[in-house]
Amino acid sequence: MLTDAFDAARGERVGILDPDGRVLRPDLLPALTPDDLRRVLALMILTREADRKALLLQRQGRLGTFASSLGHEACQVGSAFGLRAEDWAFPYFRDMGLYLTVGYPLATYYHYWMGNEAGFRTPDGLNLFPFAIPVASQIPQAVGAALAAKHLGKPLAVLTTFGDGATSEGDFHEGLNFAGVHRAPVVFVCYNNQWAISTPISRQTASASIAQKAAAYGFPGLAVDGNDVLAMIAAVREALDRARSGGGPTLIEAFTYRMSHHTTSDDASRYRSREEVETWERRDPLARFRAYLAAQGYWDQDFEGRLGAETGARIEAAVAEAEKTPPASLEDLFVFTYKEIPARLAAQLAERKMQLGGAR
Ligand SMILES: Cc1ncc(C[n+]2csc(CCOP(=O)(O)OP(=O)(O)O)c2C)c(N)n1
Repeated sequence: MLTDAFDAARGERVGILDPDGRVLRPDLLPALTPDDLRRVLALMILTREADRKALLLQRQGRLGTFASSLGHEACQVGSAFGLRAEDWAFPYFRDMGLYLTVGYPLATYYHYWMGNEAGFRTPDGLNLFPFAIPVASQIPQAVGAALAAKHLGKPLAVLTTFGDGATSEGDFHEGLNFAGVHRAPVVFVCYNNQWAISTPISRQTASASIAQKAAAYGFPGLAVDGNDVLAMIAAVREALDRARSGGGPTLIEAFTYRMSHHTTSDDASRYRSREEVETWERRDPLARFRAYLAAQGYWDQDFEGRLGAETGARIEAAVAEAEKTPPASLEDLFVFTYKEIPARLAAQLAERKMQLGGAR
């Protein structure tokens, strides 16, 4: 068990690859076929390129405010890779790689950031909650879903993700406490990317690690190198298996970094140093995994070229599809919460329509 072998309270962290992609711990390598490994790389590349495209679209006024995932590809794809169709995921707002790994359509993901309600409509058959904008609100929801599964006798796991900022919210502590007491089949993955907008981790918690907080709730916690996709897959898989087999919850801290600004409305250069960013650029999760695959003989320039072309075409098709959908209407802001619009909201809608001169 990784949770027995690594003590987060002593600063121990699961890592399989070093920053150059060399294998540090062959004994911990997760069982993956060459096809699995190539699929992991393809998903990480898709996540990065789709993210870059979103940033460009935002600059061109074709997409609204956007929360970039650059640098999170390993923890996102790695967390989602072990999910089965019957499991559930409750992600937060910065989780493009998780969405793409479970099969959420990229066009729908773009819809969300274009301000279109279509972006909140999870396709039938995908056990995925729309991502949570209120920090940490998805954590008790995930615990509730896990308990429901337990009561129904369904051997499934629930995964929820959040940033380090979420660990200061009451929802985090209430969720973990309840999960511990009731041994809910849930896996908590904290993407500790060092910053919650401009608040550094040193101002977020006095604990030496996030993972060690699990001890207070009576279940295992594990710190993982969040830029090492193989370590993430191994750790989250073990935790999902524990959940499915009645072993209760796990808290995983993925130690990583947000490469970009908090959102396109933020300027991170005002609160963090160039040197810090450069240090993390040298730990790029994609470069590391490519180097590993190349050393195994599963990667070469030809493969990269084909993958690049496929990824580019897929992204362009998603953008075209997203932009083909008519923009959200004014009514969309009002119609999805209540079965019948309350009088107060109906009055607001009428007033806004009048202001717009009936243009929409
Ligand atoms: C309850 C709540 N409070 C404040 C905000 C404003 N807000 C949005 S993102 C954010 C920081 C979140 O940081 P973290 O949880 O570490 O995730 P990250 O953005 O770093 O991935 C804050 C304070 C919010 N969305 N919800």
